[in-house]
Amino acid sequence: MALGFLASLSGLAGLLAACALGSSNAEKPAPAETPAAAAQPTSPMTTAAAEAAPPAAQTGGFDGAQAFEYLARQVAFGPRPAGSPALSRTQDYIKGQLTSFGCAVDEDNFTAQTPIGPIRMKNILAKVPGSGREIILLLTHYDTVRINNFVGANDSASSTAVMLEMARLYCGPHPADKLRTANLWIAFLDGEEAQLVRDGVAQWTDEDSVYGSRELAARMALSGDLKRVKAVVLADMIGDRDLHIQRERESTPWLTELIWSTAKRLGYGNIFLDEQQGPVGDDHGPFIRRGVPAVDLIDFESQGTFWHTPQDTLDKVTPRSLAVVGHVLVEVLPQIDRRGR
Ligand code: 1BN
Ligand code: ZN
Repeated sequence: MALGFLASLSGLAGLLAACALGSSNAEKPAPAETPAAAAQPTSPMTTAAAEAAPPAAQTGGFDGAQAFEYLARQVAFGPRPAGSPALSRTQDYIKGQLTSFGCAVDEDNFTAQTPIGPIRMKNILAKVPGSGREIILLLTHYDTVRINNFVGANDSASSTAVMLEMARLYCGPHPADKLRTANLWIAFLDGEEAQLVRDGVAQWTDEDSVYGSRELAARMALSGDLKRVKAVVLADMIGDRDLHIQRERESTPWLTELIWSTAKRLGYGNIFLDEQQGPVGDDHGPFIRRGVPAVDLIDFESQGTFWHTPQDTLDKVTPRSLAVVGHVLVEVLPQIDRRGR
């Protein structure tokens, strides 16, 4: 029954995405010649083809269609603010998926003191062992902003879906051309969003935000693990069907350059743009402030449209955008691993 439900959810998502594209897509530039685009029928490029994820074999094994199912499952839990029963169900879902992939899973439970009172929070970590000491840390948040009827297809189900698919790919046996030395840690963070919301607007401050990330950075500093971290790569709001990721100003320059040059080489120069944005207050901040190289991959163009509104729904996101980000991550990880050795 669960599978049937999922299938109909995915079908509905595809239908919604196809309907929603219609007229607005006419004003958008033609899709760039990417390996992914080249695999699709080109004349005319149908809406469905532009939205679909390319086969996993063309994106380093990263399966964008599979990732979209993880996204739709999260959305089906409904609004998922910190401390809510729906977030608890989401945590069980994330842990269940990670375990089924063969990941070693750690949980960090803590109580955050927030402007609306203490809230129990949970970071979930998947750990893929390497032969060396260094750690590459991938981050996503999985809570949603405390706004009525907000289901967060883009913010935060999209990046959480990408990180689940990364976990599927790297936990369990994986080919020798992936990571050789570094340990890969994938952290699913709670409490990224500001908890205080007034008149439907989240009141973001440095104190009321990124609770999970601050907790993880502090715990890793205490344990000594933080010194082992070679790079932190955060993804946030990367499912937009018209994906544009600008260079975030607070991010570490060498890491940004490595990711953007890789994206260009893969044919995604129309998505990873050279323009700068921010600085954006986000989960990479606590690591940057502790001197750890970190980057935020974030598309913030939804500000003023569906960002932090109940319109952040399945029709705003596509499997292809998830596949592009996943492909870039898969290509970047071994380069970070080899760097400086
Ligand atoms: C990301 C997702 N953020 C909130 N939800 C961080 C952010 C805060 C981004 C303020 C831009 C402005
Ligand atoms: Zn948000």
